[in-house]
Amino acid sequence: MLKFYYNPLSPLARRVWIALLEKEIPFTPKIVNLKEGEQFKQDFLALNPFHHVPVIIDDGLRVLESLAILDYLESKYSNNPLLPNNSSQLAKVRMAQMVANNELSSLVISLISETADSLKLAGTKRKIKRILDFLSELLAEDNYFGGDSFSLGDIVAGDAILLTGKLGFDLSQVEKIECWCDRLMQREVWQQTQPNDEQVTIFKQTVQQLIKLSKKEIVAKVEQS
Ligand SMILES: N[C@@H](CCC(=O)N[C@@H](CS)C(=O)NCC(=O)O)C(=O)O
Repeated sequence: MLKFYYNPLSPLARRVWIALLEKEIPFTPKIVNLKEGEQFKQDFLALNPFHHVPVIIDDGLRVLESLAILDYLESKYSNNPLLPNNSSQLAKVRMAQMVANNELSSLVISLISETADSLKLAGTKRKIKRILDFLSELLAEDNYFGGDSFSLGDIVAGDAILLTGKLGFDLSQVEKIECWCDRLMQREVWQQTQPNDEQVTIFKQTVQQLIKLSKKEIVAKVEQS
């Protein structure tokens, strides 16, 4: 059976977790405790030398990088497809995915590390608003980025946007996006995978701990293991 190395509090691993559940692909969960530094242990580094979750092993194939895993799952498992056939709809799904991945994900760190009165935090919130306005236009009158059907774009953008909401960004500023988030949260899989307030606090502590760990210390940890 497919082995899935993840941590339920890792947003990038959660993308894959949601896809596995939405596509009803059976898997053996392998939880990696990032707070305890399990990602730096030799057996995990043999799977991912960059000490990151998610990783999957399927039929002897090891795949890392969340977006590569999503594409692999979609191409291998036909149940509950998460990519539309229509080319303009596919472009929208990919744009939602890429904008969330390349523009939004890095801003999550600032929401955690900056103090409420910092200028950087105000700038981060302006950038998030710009991204959500763009995604709102992209969504137009559709229910999902895949049109009528839920897609990989909804998974990648949805998980990141819901997290910004939990980290203090006011989602009601962009009405269409707030309604789409509510739509996602009506799905059973999302209710099962989204962190509660206590888990968000643990996630923040873990990120703060990893930020404190300097690059030098990380290299030493990897070399020691
Ligand atoms: N580009 C990778 C990044 C994965 C990543 O950054 N994972 C974080 C959790 S969200 C992690 O494992 N951090 C542990 C560490 O850096 O030591 C992906 O998309 O899969």
